[in-house]
Amino acid sequence: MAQAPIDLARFSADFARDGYVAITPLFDADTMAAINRELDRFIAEVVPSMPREEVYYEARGEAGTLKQLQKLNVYDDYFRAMCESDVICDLAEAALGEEAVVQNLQYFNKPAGIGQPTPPHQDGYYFHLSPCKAVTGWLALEPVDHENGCIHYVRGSHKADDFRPHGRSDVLGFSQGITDFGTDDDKANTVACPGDAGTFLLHDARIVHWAGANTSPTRSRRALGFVYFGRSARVDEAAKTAYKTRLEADLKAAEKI
Ligand SMILES: O=C(O)CCC(=O)C(=O)O
Repeated sequence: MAQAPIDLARFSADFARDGYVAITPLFDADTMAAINRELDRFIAEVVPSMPREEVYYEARGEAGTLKQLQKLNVYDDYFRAMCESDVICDLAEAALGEEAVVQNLQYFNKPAGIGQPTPPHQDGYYFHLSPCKAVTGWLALEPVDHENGCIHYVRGSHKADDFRPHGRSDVLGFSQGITDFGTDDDKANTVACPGDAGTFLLHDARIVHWAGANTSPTRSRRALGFVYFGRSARVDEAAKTAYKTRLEADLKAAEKI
């Protein structure tokens, strides 16, 4: 993989200050073409045998509306190697200040015209960790902008003592959204992160972030999400399992998965 050289000391300082860093781009065009080919292969060959809890569609049963996949690293050697590669793990560890333990490699798509907004949320609210030491990497697989739903961060919001209040959202794949989002602070500190294919974002699990809908009639918005927990973080397994079980039962009852 060909990637841009990174000054890790500066990267860590920027991450600690803002709660995220954008590298524009991390990977060159040839590397991105190879990653996109592998993803197309994965979608054609592996997705048909994955459990439905890990494969979300905007319209269930319509292959062209695929919106989210979980655990690509578990199902496929190419994506496991990508998750474990030094280029991404070194960034995760520089941000965490400790060993990064691979958790999940996700696919996030917003299909043209119908891709839903990503509600404002904090990843840590979903993770049930103590301490909340975790980061997510987000790799744009194609150009991302305001039209197709680029990521937005509330800069510095990772420094708050507590999570913001979350409540059930209607968006499949992002079951919880911040209920009091839109304060003056949120507005003043919001930063959009558009970029070309190969743009790589890394964010703290406590930062508030969101993305718009895909309003383009022709362009999708494909991305990969890399989740790492810090070695010191402990999962509250009981709380996590109880929530997951409840959510999956609700989604099946509503015929969303
Ligand atoms: O791709 C998106 O729209 C959202 C991704 C996200 O929220 C995350 O990776 O934490």
